[in-house]
Amino acid sequence: MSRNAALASVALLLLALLVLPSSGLGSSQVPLPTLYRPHTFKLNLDRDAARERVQVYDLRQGAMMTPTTYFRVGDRRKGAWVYVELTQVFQSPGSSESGLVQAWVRDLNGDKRVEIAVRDFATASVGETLTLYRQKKVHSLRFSKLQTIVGDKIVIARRKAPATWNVLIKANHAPDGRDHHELWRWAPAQKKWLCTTDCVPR
Ligand SMILES: [Ca+2]
Ligand SMILES: [Ca+2]
Repeated sequence: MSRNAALASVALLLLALLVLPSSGLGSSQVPLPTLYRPHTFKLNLDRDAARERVQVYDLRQGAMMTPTTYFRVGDRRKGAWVYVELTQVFQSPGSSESGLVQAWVRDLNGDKRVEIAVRDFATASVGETLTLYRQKKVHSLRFSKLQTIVGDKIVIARRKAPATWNVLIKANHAPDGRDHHELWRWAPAQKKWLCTTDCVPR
């Protein structure tokens, strides 16, 4: 099977997993893909009392079985998990060590909407990507992409909302040839995180 055919069949399988439960065929036995490095968060997103489930994980796809990072949002309906959103976050450049490192799912900026932050490792030379999504509105089960931050290493600096991020830029990635320790803060006016300290031009 060619790489494209393999990818297409995986895409079809994912589509089937998304469509089947909502079409009333939730009890049929569909083979589940293996989730690698899964991170599961249980939190209340909508107006019902039950908690929903956000999962961030890697799938190994294609001929090279390279990791691709996804998140999915599960809502429990009549005893079965229905996945109301499935989003591809990050595509590995080809190394099996790349992919999901860390994930945060909560109100990270203090605006009452839930954010999904996903930290992925690409390669030692390329570095890491932090991809941020935000609940479309309070009580929504859907998320839209907010922004992407790239650097050599990305860690959370302040965990309490509004969260801040430390982004290390190594000397070989900086025009002035020295290490930078960027600090990214939530900027309410711009509605995204912006670098405020020791920033490298992007
Ligand atoms: Ca709920
Ligand atoms: Ca928020």
